[in-house]
Amino acid sequence: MMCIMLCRAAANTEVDLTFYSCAMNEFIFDVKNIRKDFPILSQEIYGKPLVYLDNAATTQKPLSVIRKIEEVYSTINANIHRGVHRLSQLATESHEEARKTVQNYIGAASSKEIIFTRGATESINLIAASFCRSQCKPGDEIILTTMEHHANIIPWQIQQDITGIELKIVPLTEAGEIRLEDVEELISSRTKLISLTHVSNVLGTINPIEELIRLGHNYNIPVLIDAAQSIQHISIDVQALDCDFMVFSSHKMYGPTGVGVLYGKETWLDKLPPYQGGGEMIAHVTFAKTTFNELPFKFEAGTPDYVGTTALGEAIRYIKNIGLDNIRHYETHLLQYATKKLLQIENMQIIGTSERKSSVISFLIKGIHPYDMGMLLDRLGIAVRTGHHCAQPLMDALGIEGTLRASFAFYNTEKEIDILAEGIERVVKMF
Ligand code: 7TS
Repeated sequence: MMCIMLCRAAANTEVDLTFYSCAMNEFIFDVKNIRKDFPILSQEIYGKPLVYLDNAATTQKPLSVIRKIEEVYSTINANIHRGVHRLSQLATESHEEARKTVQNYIGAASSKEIIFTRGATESINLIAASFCRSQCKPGDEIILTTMEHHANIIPWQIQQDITGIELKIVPLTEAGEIRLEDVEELISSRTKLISLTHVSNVLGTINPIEELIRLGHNYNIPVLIDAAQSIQHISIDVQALDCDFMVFSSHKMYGPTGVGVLYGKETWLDKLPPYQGGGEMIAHVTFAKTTFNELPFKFEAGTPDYVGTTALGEAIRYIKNIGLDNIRHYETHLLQYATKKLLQIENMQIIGTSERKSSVISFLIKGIHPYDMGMLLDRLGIAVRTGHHCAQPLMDALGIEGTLRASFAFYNTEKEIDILAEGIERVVKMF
């Protein structure tokens, strides 16, 4: 198991290259030990040590999560919520325990407010469908921003076709930020919901969601927060934020793929109709009429991924063990270190220059197509993302086709950033 130390290091103490000690020499993040928990990281790719910098797409999994999946299948596997037998009870307990773990992690008032889905995308589709069907009339408006991932655009466009809602899009500043006054200007008597990302998966911008939620509520408008890029980096308390809905994916927070979360205030979830039918979401079924189960089951049709949810619970325990404040501190250091390092490279352009950024850097090198750079970095064992990052409207607004993107997790090191910078320099020379 990983070990995290917060300690005062003696001045001039020699520290392993992979360790980080902050300017005050007060903080040491034991990344070397943490990396031992992630077996995939010690691999070689094309004979070079893997440098995995695509964490915004998906994070790697610690052994405790991998082992939890094996443990569930090896010891308690049975379908949940419906069996009287022992294994079914154990699997149900495990799934419901995971729901409580998620509830505590985000500070929700009740575990009824935690709906398990397949991912952030499915969570937004659920809200878009249920909310628009029950709350919107033709001509009603939903506010989105220019920096949204397609997962927070297309579900609303589908509803646009079905229910006749209209979409209003908040523009961005030069630095890639949202201004409250631009949001306020779009609010009208027809605005039904504001749906926006907490952190941009391209720009890294951390949006001022506290103020935006307050603004929405001043006009009686509920707010949905897409926390797919923040839940693994920033401590979130949904009650303190007072957001109405929040979504995120397990696989971006060191948990398994195929599991996601929708948080909704109980008052809202009670009001909304089910999204899908079948399985445990019913109270009683006849051909004449079906009544629905209580929360959270009303929104969980079919057999849930109880193995995945249990493993997500384990991932959350892993994150909490390190501590989100420590994670944030260390990742902020990595972001600053990488920004400084990359800016030393000739013709480097960093896309997204907000003062408040998460550990994501999108960049371009003049004269080199991002795809070519990405392919050549791959041959050096460096995994970065290239392309539009499922944010084509943002690319259009920026007037570019795509970017390269390096995104950091707490298991990344300064040394890996050095390797990235050297790799880019090497490719630049080849061109
Ligand atoms: N919202 C944001 C802000 C995201 O970055 C992503 C995925 C999603 C929603 C959808 O998450 P999913 O787990 O349901 O697919 N973002 C990325 C990315 O930046 N590169 O690959 C996936």
